[in-house]
Amino acid sequence: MKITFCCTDTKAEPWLQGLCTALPGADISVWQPGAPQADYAVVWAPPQQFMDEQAGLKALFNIGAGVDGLLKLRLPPQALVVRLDDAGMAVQMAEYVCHAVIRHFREFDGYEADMAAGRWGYRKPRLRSDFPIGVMGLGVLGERVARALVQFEFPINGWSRSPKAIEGVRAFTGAEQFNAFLGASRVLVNLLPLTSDTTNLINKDTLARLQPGAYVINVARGAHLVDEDLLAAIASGHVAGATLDVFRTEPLPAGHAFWSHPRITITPHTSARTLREESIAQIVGKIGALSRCEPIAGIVDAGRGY
Ligand code: NDP
Ligand code: OXD
Repeated sequence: MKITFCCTDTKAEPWLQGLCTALPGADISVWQPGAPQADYAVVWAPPQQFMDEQAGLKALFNIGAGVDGLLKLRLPPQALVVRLDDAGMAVQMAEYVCHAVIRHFREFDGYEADMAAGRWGYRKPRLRSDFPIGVMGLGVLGERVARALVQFEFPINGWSRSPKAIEGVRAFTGAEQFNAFLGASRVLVNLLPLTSDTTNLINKDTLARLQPGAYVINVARGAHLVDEDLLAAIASGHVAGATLDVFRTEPLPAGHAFWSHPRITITPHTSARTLREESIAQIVGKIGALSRCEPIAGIVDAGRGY
């Protein structure tokens, strides 16, 4: 079995070592232009030339959960596209989002400023019932996040394409229930995949439908959010602030308003990192299942876009 590795911005050596240890009989190497045909590929942001040359691949294993970048390419016609399926990301996403929600709800930024100024002062406790949280996307990551937030006893709304039943979560389904979902939510958490239906979805109209004093947490993709609409909604006072982990251009360009905005917290696309050992174990397990003609989880539906 031949496996090719083509991951931009990723140190290849430890991945190759891990894959070789787990699959001792396999021929595994880093892709170079003109390399021989492989059976399977491990990829992140590969060039189009890779796809054109590796037309005989049986499966492409993306070392991330989001496949929006991959689906922009012309893919080998028979290849399955397989995403990372949790592989240690869901718990990271849950801790990141819970931290952002609680930091905002408990006004820790305000206390931090008070401490820096030598001020000892209490803020009035806020009611959880005044902070209903809406989680957009109830897939592998969104469901885990919603379940974690339920533990803190916030009212939780969830929105997805197909109906869901998650304990403690009020489920909204499809485009027809989108406005009702927004109107029932004050904190908006985005965990949607980036598709033609979801690009620019967090815009001036959706922000205006959130409850006053809204808060936005975007951990999915930068192109879900219209940056200037968020800035305007914060300036108007309707949105209190935001925590953003993903951006239209990454790294976030110097001078972008998000860098220095006092109501916006940014992090460098780090809310749920790919964990190498978990990911290798998952990919190796799936290669084994495919070679035994068994079903695997995480196959992407290219038509749907995720
Ligand atoms: P999944 O594919 O498992 O889940 C996607 C969810 O979104 C599903 O519930 C799906 O509904 C819902 N959805 C998709 N399209 C629509 C739509 N048009 N209307 C309503 N709901 C929709 O994705 P994951 O949970 O694994 O990941 C979500 C995204 O998080 C990734 O695509 C990626 O962009 C981002 N990500 C960010 C990371 C970071 O570090 N910042 C790390 C990892 C991922 P249904 O269940 O009905 O299909
Ligand atoms: C992913 C990501 O999609 O890192 O896994 O954003």
